[in-house]
Amino acid sequence: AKVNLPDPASITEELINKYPAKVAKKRRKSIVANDPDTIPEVQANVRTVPGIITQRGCSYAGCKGVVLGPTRDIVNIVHGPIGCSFYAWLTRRNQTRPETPEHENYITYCFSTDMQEEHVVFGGEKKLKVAIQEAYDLFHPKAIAIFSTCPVGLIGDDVHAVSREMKEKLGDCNVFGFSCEGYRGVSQSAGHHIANNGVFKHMVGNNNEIKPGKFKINLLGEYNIGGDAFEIERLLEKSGITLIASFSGNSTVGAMENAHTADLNIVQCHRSINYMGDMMETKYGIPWMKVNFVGVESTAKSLRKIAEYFGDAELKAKVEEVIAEEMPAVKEIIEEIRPRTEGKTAMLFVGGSRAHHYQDLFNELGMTTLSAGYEFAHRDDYEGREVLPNIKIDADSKNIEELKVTADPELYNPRKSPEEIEELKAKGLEMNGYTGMMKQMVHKSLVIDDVSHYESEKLIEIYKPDIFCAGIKKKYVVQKMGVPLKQLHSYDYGGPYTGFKGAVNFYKDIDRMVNNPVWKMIKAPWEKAESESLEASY
Ligand code: CFN
Ligand code: HCA
Repeated sequence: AKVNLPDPASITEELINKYPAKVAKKRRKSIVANDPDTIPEVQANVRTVPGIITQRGCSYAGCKGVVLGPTRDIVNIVHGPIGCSFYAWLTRRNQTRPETPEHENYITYCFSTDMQEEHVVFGGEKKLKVAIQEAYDLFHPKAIAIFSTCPVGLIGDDVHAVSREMKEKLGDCNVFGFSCEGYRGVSQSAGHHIANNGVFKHMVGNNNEIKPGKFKINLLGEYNIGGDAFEIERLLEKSGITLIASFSGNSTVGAMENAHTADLNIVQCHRSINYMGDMMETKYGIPWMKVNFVGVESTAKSLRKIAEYFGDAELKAKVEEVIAEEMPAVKEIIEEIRPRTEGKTAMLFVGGSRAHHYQDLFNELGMTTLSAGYEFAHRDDYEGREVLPNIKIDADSKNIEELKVTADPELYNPRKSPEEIEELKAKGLEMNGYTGMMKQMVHKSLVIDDVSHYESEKLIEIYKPDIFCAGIKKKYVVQKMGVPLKQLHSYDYGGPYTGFKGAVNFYKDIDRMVNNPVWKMIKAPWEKAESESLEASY
């Protein structure tokens, strides 16, 4: 890299020296100097130090917000105090197609039981039944899902029993619950796992209709933030690949129930939904592979991977044709922009997957990532190798093992034999292996898990990056320090950023941000000399 990186060891000391000894000891394990050749261990997926100001969310956020939130035609009812539902009301930027006669669209609604003190004391199950009945009478949805907030688990309301009873009573509506109380696990990551288990158990496999199509896939872990899934769908369709179901951007009940008829699962977000890939592989014999449609090189590689898996000459040719057709428009823009972004620096502290994936786009802009980290990903997402799961903190991690034992041989239909898969791997096809951000990051860059607010302010003071990527909780604090912040959760209302068209959108947005002179002009009036501040007030 052209950028000269300062000594990460002394920076680490600077980041933690203000902490009490116990906190410093714990945080030190989550802050490591990267070496892409000998990747060090990173402490991850452990409890946040209380009071440290994390960006993390809760289990309910991961289940209701992340995995089930983007669905179109499920009535998602939050069982709990109204704030939990209100906070999740359209704050994640999932896009959906408008309602059609076949597919309702409830995404704009905010359904909640509005739990009061009375229900906390005497129980809320009755209130929940009434809410389910009311939703059914009003909308006649295909499915109703119930999400438990913290008090539900504390008072012992049984959302599963209520769901079973109401499903039986209503007859033509699938009702199921999630024990995704916010306090479960250490972050939203536990909620992802709970959501995967519930969707798999209650929906996948319910509809055996065989759809036409030569190359049938499911897209897992694409939640259609800012229309990302629409761009991926455009490319798949253009290549002649049939999308059976999407988990869960713009998804429908019918499609998810039919997902087990696909021939391959491709996984975009490597953190939130690999459990689904494992479960579908175990029960139905559908292999899965990781893809990445963020960045043009990665997009092209992902399309080629799918074609390689199917091994069909016509498909391979078609994919090459699509790439050749899409590339010139990208090349034209990047050639114009890159001289202005080359050599600039970035930091990314986002979620469980994007802090890695978006580095591809920055590389294409000639920008170096100085420091990066996830909010809640696991060690394998950093280190790119198998790390035994920490059973204590993983909500339902026994599930996959149990499934292997109980898998119904009648349902299990391997799309490719183990020998065929081995052959593909021998030819260089990466399937569901371990990726990980660190082998792609430069030597001496700093990798930080669950970065605290204090640490990020320090990082900015020390490194003065040209752009900082995070979420809404950091946005304005960072910008007040004179550094532009790109939200990589909501995209600041921009996007899509996936695929070829998305890359172009991203290049343009980043160019505008890192080359905007306004960031150098930010200084509070009291920080300026008097004469300077008089001048600057015009
Ligand atoms: S859309 Fe995904 S890509 S699902 Fe996950 S790990 Fe969150 S909501 Mo915010 S933007 Fe983020 Fe990832 Fe997967 Fe989103 S990086 S934090 S839980 N995430
Ligand atoms: C969540 C959702 C979130 C929050 C984004 C942010 C999202 O964690 O519950 O902090 O700006 O993408 O909407 O990650």
